[in-house]
Amino acid sequence: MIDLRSDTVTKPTEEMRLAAFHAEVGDDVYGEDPTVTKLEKEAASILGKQAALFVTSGTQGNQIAVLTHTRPGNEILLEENSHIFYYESGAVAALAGVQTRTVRGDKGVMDPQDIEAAIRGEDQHFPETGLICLENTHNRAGGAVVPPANMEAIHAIAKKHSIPVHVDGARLFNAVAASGMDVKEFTQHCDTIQICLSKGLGAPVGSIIAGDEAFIRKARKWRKRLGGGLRQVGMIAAPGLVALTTMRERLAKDHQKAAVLKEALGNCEGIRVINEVDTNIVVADVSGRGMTSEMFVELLKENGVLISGFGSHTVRFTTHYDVSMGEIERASEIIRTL
Ligand code: TLP
Repeated sequence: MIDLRSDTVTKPTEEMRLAAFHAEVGDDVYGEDPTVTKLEKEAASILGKQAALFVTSGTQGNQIAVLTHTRPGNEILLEENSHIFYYESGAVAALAGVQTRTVRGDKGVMDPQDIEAAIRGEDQHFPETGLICLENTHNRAGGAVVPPANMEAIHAIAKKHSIPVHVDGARLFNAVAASGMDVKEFTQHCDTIQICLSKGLGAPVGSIIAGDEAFIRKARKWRKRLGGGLRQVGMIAAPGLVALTTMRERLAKDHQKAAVLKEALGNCEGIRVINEVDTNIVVADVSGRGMTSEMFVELLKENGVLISGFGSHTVRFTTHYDVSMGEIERASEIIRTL
């Protein structure tokens, strides 16, 4: 099977498995796991933030950020197709008790004026705007890179209104690799950020949230409340450290694979690639073949290629380090033949 469903499917490398095996560990709830501490310090330094916290997943990281920044009854602003709104099972309502106000995005990019217009003024009828969330790269916009200039403009508005900005940077390092910019070009324009170690970076488990020390102190408590205070967790932080320190450079290769796939799909009659393919995600509309996404996903599965449904007639192909260029070429050939 050639598995292009997601970059979450990667298996840990030999180096990650060995790092887990040899990890120096302690009870992290007592703050005594040296491997976790090392990972958090390294992550904070790479991201240019005062402090960082190791969490179990991207969803947990985003939810802890929302819980830490807001109070029940607040309203949060986020892009209409953002992961936090679209794919986190309504957790912000269920856990933080906030309501969402979505803003339309173009390729994942929200217009700063729309953000400013959506911020609530002083009125007893209104909820307080407690948080603005951005996503970079933007998953449902097909892995689109949100330019730092846009983040900067939104952050400036947020600061004017004393509202924090959180970035879901599950694939932030894909944005870094695609743009050639320094990671801090992105992270300086937000108060807090979540990055996933277990997507393109290939770790088996884990995410990081980063921000200032006061935020991380409160976030640590929310993590505990959610049952995310773990004990000898250096066992899984060690592969995360390998991911963070050795796997960022290679993301560009995943982007090359996606570009090859885009080209191949573009040559198939009735299939239309609908995103720019900035990074490792290709989204295609298959309605020209008279098929629903479900039918198309099933057809490919029967022929050895796994992909994800994305909409009624759209499908997503995601490249990652566990799929070689040879496999991408083979998948392209299978689709062409079909
Ligand atoms: N995305 C997954 C699915 O949940 C859709 C995928 O296969 O792409 N933020 C963004 C932008 C994400 O794409 C994801 C996962 C998350 C957060 C959540 O991360 P996890 O799966 O670790 O909770």
